[in-house]
Amino acid sequence: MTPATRTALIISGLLLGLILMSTLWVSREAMRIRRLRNATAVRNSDASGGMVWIAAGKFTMGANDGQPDEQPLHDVKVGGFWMDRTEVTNEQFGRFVDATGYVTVAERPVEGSGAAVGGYTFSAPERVENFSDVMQWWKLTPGASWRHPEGPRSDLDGRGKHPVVQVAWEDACAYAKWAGKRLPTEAEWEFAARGGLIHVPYVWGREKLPEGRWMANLWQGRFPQQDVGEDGFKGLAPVASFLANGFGLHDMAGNVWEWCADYYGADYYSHSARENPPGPSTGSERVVRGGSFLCNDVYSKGYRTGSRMRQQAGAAFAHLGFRCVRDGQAP
Ligand SMILES: [Ca+2]
Ligand SMILES: [Ca+2]
Repeated sequence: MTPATRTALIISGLLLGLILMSTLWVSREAMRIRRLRNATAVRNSDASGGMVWIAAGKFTMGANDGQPDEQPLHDVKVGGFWMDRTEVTNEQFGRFVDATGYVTVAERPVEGSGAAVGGYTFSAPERVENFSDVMQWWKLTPGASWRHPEGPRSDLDGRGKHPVVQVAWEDACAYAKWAGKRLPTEAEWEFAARGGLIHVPYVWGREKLPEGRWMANLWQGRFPQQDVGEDGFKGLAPVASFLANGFGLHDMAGNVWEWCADYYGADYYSHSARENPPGPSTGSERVVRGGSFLCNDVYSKGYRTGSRMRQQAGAAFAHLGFRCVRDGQAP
């Protein structure tokens, strides 16, 4: 055998080995992806009641590019839990009301008067004098309730898959209890919303509009006068109209704000427990998270994952709903 033949044989051998190794790697990778996809399919099946298993983990809670109440950044451990894939819908809430006869806070009569408490509805003012006065666009409307989200003349026709709104904190808790679930803590909510991403501002990643695409139901146009619906929706959207985050959860940003179990504490992050923090032990308001279809860069960036907001527990709003979690075993 000539040296040239020997070299050619060695090179051929090496090439063959490389091809074999590549083929092996590709097939193993394909198997891994198939396994992952099957596992996700099991997690999202009807058997889990439309819930996703959020495995226990550790994450960095808070953000440095937002409001002071999002600081300091701190590491938090949370246990595993099941979480609703979507916001609770009108259909789901309707089943609860049918089964129990439950009357929401907004539907109850005000003491000493025949009128119902009502809920806050949104209407665009002609002019905005001052962005800090939200009452220019929010009005307490008698007759507004989960059945009549924008006031007595509105209804739920064709809106079964829309998130339920005009529910106070105790209404959300009552539904959760009936369903064998509970509201998420603020830490659980943020851990789930981050979907495994680290130090990025949005539940979908770093860019607000990846490839020019809206990733959540927010507000486009001049706030609060004109919602142009560039993301496909003026007002509320049916749940899961946008892609899920890394954990398979939809609308963790936008559509409706979501009640959490915790009292709100502006300085809570500076002294909270580092494992399953339950929120402050007292307070006058509860935490709401995730932003809504009314969020925009001029007025509210509540759709940033680290963004925190608060609300009076007894108040019902046209842009505020919830989703539930459940303790249990990993699938
Ligand atoms: Ca929109
Ligand atoms: Ca939401």
